Amino acid sequence: MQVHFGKSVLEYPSDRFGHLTDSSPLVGDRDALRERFDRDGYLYLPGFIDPQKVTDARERILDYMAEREALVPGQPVLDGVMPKGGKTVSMMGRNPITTDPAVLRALEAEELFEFFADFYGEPPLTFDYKWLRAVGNESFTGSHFDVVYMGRGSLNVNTVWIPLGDIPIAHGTLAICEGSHRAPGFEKLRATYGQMDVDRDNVEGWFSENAEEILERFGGRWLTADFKPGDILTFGLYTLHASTTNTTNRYRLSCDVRFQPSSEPIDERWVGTTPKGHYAWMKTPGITMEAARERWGV
Ligand SMILES: O=C(O)CCC(=O)C(=O)O
Repeated sequence: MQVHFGKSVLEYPSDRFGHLTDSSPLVGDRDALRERFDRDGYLYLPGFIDPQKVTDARERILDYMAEREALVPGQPVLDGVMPKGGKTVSMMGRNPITTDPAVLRALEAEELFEFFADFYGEPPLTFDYKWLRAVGNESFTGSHFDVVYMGRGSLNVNTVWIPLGDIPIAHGTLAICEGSHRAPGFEKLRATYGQMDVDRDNVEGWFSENAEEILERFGGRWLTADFKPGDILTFGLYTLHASTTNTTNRYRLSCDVRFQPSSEPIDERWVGTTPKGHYAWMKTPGITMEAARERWGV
């Protein structure tokens, strides 16, 4: 099938756009998980969180959106049908919804704490800030490294992408570029774009809106999946990722949360009862990615 992926359309499955490897058979074997993570730059764990926790969180979030008139009236709330032209409800880092107990039971599920305690070999901590998203029609996330947004503390931060519902690829799923964290083809990208800090440099965050361009310039292969409640995808700060385009009339609900070893320094923008967040980025006219790329020669 043809998948709209930002500003490109790619055939899926194909040798350039394939399926994530299921690492759930490795759960409980720390060395094998670490080896897989180091090799591929990600771990995809279907059915890892109790799906009921995720469904309860979805219900609470959609109620919150319905109260703000963001859903088409008369349709089942759990379907999350958006009006024509969409109406977004900003929920990223918004405490009233991100700290709701039903929502937190999924975003800070004990399954995640247990997993990272084993993975790090020490107690983990999670950022208080939650990147909760309701992604509308024709919207997508461009290719980026997370380090440009949260690289001031430990470099052993794990993003955990949690789909909040049934999310087939046409709904806008997260895709990762396999091996981009260590493949030689991406070295210059890591040494230029990957050294940026959006609050310090005030440059746009997405490296590219064109997923195909990434393959042509740097190599690699995009990977994604049809996601179900309870599935998670975790990856590191230097794994290039993006999302496919939501071509449906339903919001794509998902949240990205972060974990790291508790003994390592933490990026202070993302912790506390009201995290500071991006305090300078795009608060004054910024530098376009096009201009930055020209300077970096990538
Ligand atoms: O959900 C998305 O569209 C983007 C998520 C993301 O960039 C992340 O998990 O770091």
